[in-house]
Amino acid sequence: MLRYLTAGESHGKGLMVILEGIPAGLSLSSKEIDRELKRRQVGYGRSPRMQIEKDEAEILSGIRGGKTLGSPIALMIKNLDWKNWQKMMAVEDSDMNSESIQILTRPRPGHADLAGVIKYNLDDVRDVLERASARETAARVAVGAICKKFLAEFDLFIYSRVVQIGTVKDTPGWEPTADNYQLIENSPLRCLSKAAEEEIVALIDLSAKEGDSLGGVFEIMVINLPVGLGSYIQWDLKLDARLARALMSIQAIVGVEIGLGFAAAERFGSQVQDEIFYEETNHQFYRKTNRAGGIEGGMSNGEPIVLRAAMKPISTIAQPLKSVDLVSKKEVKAIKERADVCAVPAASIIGEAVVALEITAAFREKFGGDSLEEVKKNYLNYMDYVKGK
Ligand code: EPS
Repeated sequence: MLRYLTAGESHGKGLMVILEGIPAGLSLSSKEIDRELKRRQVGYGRSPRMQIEKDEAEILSGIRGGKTLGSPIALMIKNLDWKNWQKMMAVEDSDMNSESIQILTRPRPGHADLAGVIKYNLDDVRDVLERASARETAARVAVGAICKKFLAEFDLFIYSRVVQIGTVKDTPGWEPTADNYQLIENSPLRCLSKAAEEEIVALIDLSAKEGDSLGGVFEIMVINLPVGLGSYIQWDLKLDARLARALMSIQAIVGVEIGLGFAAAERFGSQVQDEIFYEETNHQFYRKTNRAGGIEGGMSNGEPIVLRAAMKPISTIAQPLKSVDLVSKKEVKAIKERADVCAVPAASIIGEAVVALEITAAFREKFGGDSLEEVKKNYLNYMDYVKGK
């Protein structure tokens, strides 16, 4: 029911995205999308490109008078840097300035460069890196913002924070209170602790000085999700699998954990499962722990969903690694492109967006409906049924 498709190259005219499956009647303005786009652009350690761009979504379809129509929503985000790349990225052959084009033939280890040129039979690594670039994630953040707006209609919220950069870890465990979240939003590294933030800033500065890059871990929390989204009945319906796939699809993500994650493998079963209790007054099942991270049997269990994703250091580095020239087949140093030293804070915002898209997809499957009103009726009906259990 919910699907989306992005298009666009990093230094082309812009990014485009079509989102289908949002019901009619949801209030939406481009400002709400732009707010999320801005959150993706900030953060300590980002590249100078972020000073050129001012990501804003132009809504091309699907919205009239500030409300969704139920039809596909098409958005465009202009690349302001395109004006500097018109000759290099021209669509028409006649508009290209072939003399000034430097063909890139030294693939970066860790990027899509080498496998991309072989797979698509291309001569210029630029033909690969332009689309493989994490610039594409701006389009996903834009449609994720629409999903977040939809989910907020059901008091469903998605939060993120950075828990580790390099070897430096922020305070483990946290409550997503308004005060805590303000601290995270105000931190250039999306950290809770000032001490960790200072240590990370120093580490990023060192990495920049040495022409290197850094990765890290971010955490996503989904609050107020009803029990029963996703399903155990078929492999591709399992909510944990869908969320892991969504997070793994973000450029440079190398691992995803749910709840205790890998730590669960070290414990006895009695120390991993969350015991079930019943509260008589509110007629509610509840847990005293949430080691499962809100998902059991591929379904949400009503507890907060807790996910963590590990990002490897960005593969473009100022002190390039060894590579092989595609033409001469001789040992060379890999190409250097402008890049972030560390983009983990930005990745956490992208994580929120892809999780919002996946949760919205599961929500739309469960509750159906073509208008927001109809979805709400179906949702309330189900919640009444759950309360009666
Ligand atoms: C990015 C824009 C890109 C990169 C980065 C993400 O811009 P440019 O290539 O012009 O500097 O900064 O992409 C990568 C790190 C990568 O390896 O592709 C953005 O908008 O997020």
